[in-house]
Amino acid sequence: MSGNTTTHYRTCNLCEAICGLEIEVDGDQVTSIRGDERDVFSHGHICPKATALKDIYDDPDRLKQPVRRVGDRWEPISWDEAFDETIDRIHEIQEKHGRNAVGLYFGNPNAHNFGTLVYGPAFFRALGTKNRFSASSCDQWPLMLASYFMFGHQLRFPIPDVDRTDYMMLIGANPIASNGSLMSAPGIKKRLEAIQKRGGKVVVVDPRRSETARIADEHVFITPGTDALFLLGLLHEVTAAGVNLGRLAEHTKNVDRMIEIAKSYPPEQTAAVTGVPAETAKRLAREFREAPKAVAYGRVGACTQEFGGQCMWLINALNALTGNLDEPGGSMFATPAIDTLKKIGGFGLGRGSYGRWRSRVRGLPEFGGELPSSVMAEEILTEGEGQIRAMVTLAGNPILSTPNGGQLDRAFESLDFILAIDFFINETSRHADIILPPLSPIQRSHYDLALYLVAVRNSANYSPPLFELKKGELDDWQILSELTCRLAGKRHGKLSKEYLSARAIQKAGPERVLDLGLRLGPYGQRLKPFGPGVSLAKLKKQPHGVDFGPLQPTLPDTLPEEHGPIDIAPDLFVEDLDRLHARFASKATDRGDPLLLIGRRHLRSNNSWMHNTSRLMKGKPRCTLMISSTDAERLGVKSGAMVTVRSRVGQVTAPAEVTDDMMAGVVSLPHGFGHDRDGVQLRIASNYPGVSVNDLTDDQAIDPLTGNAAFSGQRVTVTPVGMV
Ligand SMILES: Nc1nc2c(c(=O)[nH]1)N[C@H]1C(S)=C(S)[C@@H](COP(=O)(O)OP(=O)(O)OC[C@H]3O[C@@H](n4cnc5c(=O)[nH]c(N)nc54)[C@H](O)[C@@H]3O)O[C@H]1N2
Ligand SMILES: Nc1nc2c(c(=O)[nH]1)N[C@H]1C(S)=C(S)[C@@H](COP(=O)(O)OP(=O)(O)OC[C@H]3O[C@@H](n4cnc5c(=O)[nH]c(N)nc54)[C@H](O)[C@@H]3O)O[C@H]1N2
Ligand code: SF4
Ligand SMILES: [Mo]
Repeated sequence: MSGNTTTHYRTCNLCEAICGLEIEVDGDQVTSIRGDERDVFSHGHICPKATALKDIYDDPDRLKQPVRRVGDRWEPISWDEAFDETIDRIHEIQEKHGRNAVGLYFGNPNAHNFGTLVYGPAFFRALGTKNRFSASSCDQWPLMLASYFMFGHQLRFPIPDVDRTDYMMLIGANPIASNGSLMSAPGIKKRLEAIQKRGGKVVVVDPRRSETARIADEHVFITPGTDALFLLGLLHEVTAAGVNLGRLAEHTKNVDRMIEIAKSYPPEQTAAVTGVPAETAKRLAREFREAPKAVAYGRVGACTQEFGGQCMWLINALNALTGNLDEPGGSMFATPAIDTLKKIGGFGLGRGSYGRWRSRVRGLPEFGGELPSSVMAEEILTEGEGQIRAMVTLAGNPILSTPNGGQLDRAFESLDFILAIDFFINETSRHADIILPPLSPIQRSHYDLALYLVAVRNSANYSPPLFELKKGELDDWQILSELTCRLAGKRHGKLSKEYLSARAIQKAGPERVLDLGLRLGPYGQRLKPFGPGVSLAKLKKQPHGVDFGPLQPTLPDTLPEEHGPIDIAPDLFVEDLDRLHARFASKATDRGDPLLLIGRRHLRSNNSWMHNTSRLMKGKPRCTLMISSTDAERLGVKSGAMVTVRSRVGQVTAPAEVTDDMMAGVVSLPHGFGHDRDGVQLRIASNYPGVSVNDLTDDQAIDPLTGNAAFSGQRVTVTPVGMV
């Protein structure tokens, strides 16, 4: 250490809350991490994960140089050799078996990494494979598909205007643990409490009395996977009392169709399936309708289920028909400083697409250029033309995070070549032939290109890197652009236009794109050098960020012309109602064995990858099977005793945690554990291995409407260890 401490301000990239941090640095060491009280958006809020940014940087298990597998060992190699070997192998496989023979998986941390968001798409295009997968199909595809068909853009995410609402209904979301998702709202606890303080109400609909349910005014237990029926019940009540579309009335279509549909779902009928008493549903509908400003918000629990697409459609419809869509205090849309929905000089994310091609084995439709992650294993394991023979994983750990991870584990073993772009040797990258490690997050500059699109207030903040780059350190975007260039060079030669244009794009660097995006955005300086408005140079002078104020109405202006008005009841979703009827034809759902499995998140975890830091791992074991006392008694299960959980695809053994926070008939196991596999090089995580819930979840259990994994409500049996 040099004895010279400098203070840096930076946005935490670990979850969606966009917290501002104040970081003290001495030489190349981080000496402290605190919340930045002056941050325009987070006002000092942080969670325990922020300090772990230092642990990731210091982690002796973090790779700092490319490695190549030699038998069971890893051999450090130069970047040049690693790039060449990777491109040789990918090129050879694609020449022999076609472009689709190389699959690609894009993980969650990419959403927090503007370098990969800017440079990823060019690499994907260069690979040219239709076998592209991502964590999104284990997460928010239902919301994206609903946005695509209702508002005309897959990324037009409706966000609860939590700071101005009087009534917030959270369905399958636990922001007190997750810090909010598709709702960037640092300090969400205070924001929810503020609703209560101004006389409003917070309602949580969840099969578990979650941390958020504990601070809510009302918690309603619901049978997993039945939320679509609950929502139809609410819509029945709301539409019967008269819809109110407000100023959007002339910009909507299929409203009558929605009203007609809702007539068939009186809460008296849906109650038997959902477990929510009819009187409760009716009262909630009335409260929602009568609240001056109300918003329904659904997240992972409502998305990752058999009817996830319908849930997201019906939530949007409920907000719209009660006059709460695109209105302050309702469900709104952000106006980020960079209009991510527009293409900027060839960069940018498209409106979306649906069904342009289908997966080879199961015939599931493409969405936004991707196939559902649930088909990844079968596309690797099923022989024939178009079979995946090599994989590239980019900031992801699909063996722990996608359904039937056990099958995917076996599938990865059978591949001819795997490239992992990751700084850890985890459950997935341990199978790689080559691992290319990017910088740790604090070593790079940061701008939340994606998350400002879902923030509850419009703001912008740029963070410079904490340290100067050392020789031999490359960031994700450099890795991706180098791979793109070399692939073009290999295929077309170094004089080709493909190669030369890839090199020119590489030279620009992500910050140039960021600057251009800011200047051309809604608060931008434009291309004049000294005009008012933001540019990158101006943001650099504002280390605590720039606030652009609360969310503003954006409809109908942001509806794409080719889409037309807001579609309140899109054909594809309406047609899918037949499936809902067929599924629940027998009315009451099964309540004894098998039990219904759901997931959970813990404040100190971050999906599968923040388990290698002792500061976050100490304390009570987290990977427990939560079970209600009713079920525990019936099954002879005691708290702390080991139980075996079985599903169609696998079994795991975990300690039981008997708690009346669980609805009877439902059990919960968190995801992201299972670190005791051979070859994983995470010393601390291996001491807290836990088991992977995705060794139980079924790759065949999807929401067929959207292709999203249906983690919630899968059937399992639970037996105390020792009993058969
Ligand atoms: N059963 C069940 N399964 C689930 C869920 C659930 O609720 N239940 N949740 C789902 C959801 S919402 C998600 S988003 C997925 C997450 O699924 P994934 O994205 O597949 O998993 P992560 O655990 O986020 O993996 C992140 C990986 O990226 C690496 N990494 C971190 N930062 C960087 C970086 O800057 N660059 C690079 N190159 N690598 C980096 C980490 O080392 C780690 O290996 O899991 C899904 N799976
Ligand atoms: N600390 C921490 N923060 C995180 C993450 C993390 O792993 N740890 N992951 C990040 C990621 S990638 C994401 S996507 C977000 C997710 O953010 P959230 O969606 O807020 O996260 P979860 O805690 O999974 O909340 C889902 C809730 O749905 C409930 N649920 C399960 N099944 C059903 C159902 O069928 N119906 C209803 N109504 N509820 C159901 C669960 O009990 C749970 O309380 O969190 C992000 N933030
Ligand atoms: S809440 Fe999320 S963004 Fe804020 S400090 Fe924690 S991990 Fe970082
Ligand atoms: Mo996620």
